[in-house]
Amino acid sequence: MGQSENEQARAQEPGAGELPPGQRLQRGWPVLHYGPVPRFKPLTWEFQVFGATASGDKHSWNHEGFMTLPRTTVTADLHCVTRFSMLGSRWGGVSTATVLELAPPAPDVTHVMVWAEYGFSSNLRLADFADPSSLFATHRNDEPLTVEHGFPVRMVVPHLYAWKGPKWVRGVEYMTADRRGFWEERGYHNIGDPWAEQRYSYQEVPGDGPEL
Ligand SMILES: Nc1nc2c(c(=O)[nH]1)N[C@H]1C(S)=C(S)[C@@H](COP(=O)(O)O)O[C@H]1N2
Ligand SMILES: [Mo]
Repeated sequence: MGQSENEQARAQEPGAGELPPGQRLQRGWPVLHYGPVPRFKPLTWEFQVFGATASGDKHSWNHEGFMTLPRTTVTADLHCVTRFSMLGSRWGGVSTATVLELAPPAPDVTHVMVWAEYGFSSNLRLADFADPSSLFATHRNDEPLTVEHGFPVRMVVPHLYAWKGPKWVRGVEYMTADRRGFWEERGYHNIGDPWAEQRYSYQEVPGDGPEL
């Protein structure tokens, strides 16, 4: 398939294949994160859903359990706030809709905190978390994620900057009020919409996030 046909196929995906303002196309897939790469420990690994669940109970899956959940595929882009974008990845994994269905939130939940190894976290509005293209990815382009890119599970929220997609995810906390995650406490925008160039917290307007 020629380049232009490729581009056309992408253009048919809603919102996919276009560069948000101030972004440039990246060839290949850079590795970017804060801190060391965690080692996967299959015997103790758990994916937990906790906080304001509908039942009040914590839900958890071990690795085998998580890998047998219903699966989905989403073709989507990744936009890093440092200005590189990667277009048209085929992400495979578990949709947030599946997690919300199997571990329902209480009715007053408005936000979630996605937790990863070493205490890395990122907060999302419930609607951004529940977006049909948001998923817990285990695969990209039909290959399992490498450990640098988040194996065994990373979050992908295609319509927000990529720091909103923690690698090495271990759980989701349902929240009844917003709270800032790791980068959101350290100068990055609480919402992080790349199409509105919501890069830094000084750009926030009242209502975008909790006081710093
Ligand atoms: N656990 C964790 N996840 C993270 C980060 C991090 O520092 N720690 N950085 C984020 C940022 S800023 C980006 S751009 C993407 C990069 O993903 P990649 O290394 O697979 O390209 O991971 C995101 N997920
Ligand atoms: Mo990033």
